[in-house]
Amino acid sequence: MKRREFVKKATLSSFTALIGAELVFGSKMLEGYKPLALQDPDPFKMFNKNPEMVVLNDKPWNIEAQAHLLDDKITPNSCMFIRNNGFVPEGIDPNSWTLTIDGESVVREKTYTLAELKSKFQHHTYQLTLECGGNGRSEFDPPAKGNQWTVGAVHCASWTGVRLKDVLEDAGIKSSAVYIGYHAVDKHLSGDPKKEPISRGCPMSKALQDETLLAFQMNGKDIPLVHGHPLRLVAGGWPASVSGKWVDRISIRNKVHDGTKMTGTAYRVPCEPVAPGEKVKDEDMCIIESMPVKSLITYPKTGAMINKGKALKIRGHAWAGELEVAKMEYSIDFGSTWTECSVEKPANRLAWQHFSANVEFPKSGYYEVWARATDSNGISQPMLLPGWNPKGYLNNACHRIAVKVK
Ligand SMILES: Nc1nc2c(c(=O)[nH]1)N[C@H]1C(S)=C(S)[C@@H](COP(=O)(O)O)O[C@H]1N2
Ligand SMILES: [Mo]
Repeated sequence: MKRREFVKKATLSSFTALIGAELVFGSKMLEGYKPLALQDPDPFKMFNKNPEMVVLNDKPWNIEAQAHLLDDKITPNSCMFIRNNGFVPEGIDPNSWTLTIDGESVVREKTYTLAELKSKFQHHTYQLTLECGGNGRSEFDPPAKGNQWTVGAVHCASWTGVRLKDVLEDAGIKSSAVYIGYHAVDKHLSGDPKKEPISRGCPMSKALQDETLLAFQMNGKDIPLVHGHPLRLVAGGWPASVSGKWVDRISIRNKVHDGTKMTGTAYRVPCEPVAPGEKVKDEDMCIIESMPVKSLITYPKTGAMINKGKALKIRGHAWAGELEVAKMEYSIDFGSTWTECSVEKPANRLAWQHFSANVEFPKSGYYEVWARATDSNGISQPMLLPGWNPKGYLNNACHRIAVKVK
């Protein structure tokens, strides 16, 4: 029989780091034993999230915000949703991190250390709206499989990094380039090291925008591990799945990137509207690009009670993918009439915009406040559900809160 062994030094020091205290008799633990404090991880502590965040899945971790948690103009880490397709990587060392630029359409395949990226290229900071393509999925009928996001899979943080464009141009882009595809170090749920949980990308035109960053900071600090530390692609206004976390390789492709979750029904919708539940041929599915116009009332929380005769101050954010929000309105009569209210200009392109209004109610009773944004092309949010699609993407229906006046 093999002798029982005590815990290894490296394991012990990782336990110490995770628990945040010395394990006084730690060296007496048998190999393979996991301290109680780590057996049932508390996601709110582990990821520094507000306890009102809602866990949708723990393998992998998927956690969403509630509307009222998104009231800040710049979303703090504590209220940012988490969407993972695989396991959060462990043991990341920023000092040895590298990013490789390769692919059919790169002139010189190049590898940069994180320090080189930071010193060689100019830094830029932008507030960027990232919304999961599946935000709002829970409302579709027939229901769509996947995390049942309600309204909280969106955030607008401030991201600092270098322009993807500057790095791609340094490596050299051949005229045959059409798309970029990212590769990251998170592990597939099956445990198969050859499988990637996700490897998506975008056309060169999006990759080369000023605001498309290889970011190493979020809200002025190192990016939290779960949001992509130490290096993340950030492409605001597009489904957040384009914004690869833990990125260590970007391929310049001579065709549409064909990585995991680029094909089939993943992040693709029928090019033309279809009836709910209808089967759609593969060639009739289109990759989601710019996200549609949408808004969220972040104050007050739904269920608010106010006294008769008092106006209710509401506020929230609106965004429109690649476009700007041109108009913001609210309704207190289930969408039969609308009142325009003020909406601020974005801090920069692709940042969400803040709206507010003083809403008056004619008498006591139950009301709903609905919010509706219109983009710079004149397209407004649908009042209830937009077109059905197999995976339940792009639900940009008007957000609604309940209000009682007494
Ligand atoms: N490497 C990697 N990048 C990823 C993902 C992932 O699972 N692995 N999920 C994507 C999806 S689907 C979304 S919606 C966003 C979520 O970003 P967040 O967790 O920082 O909110 O990250 C994207 N980038
Ligand atoms: Mo997503």
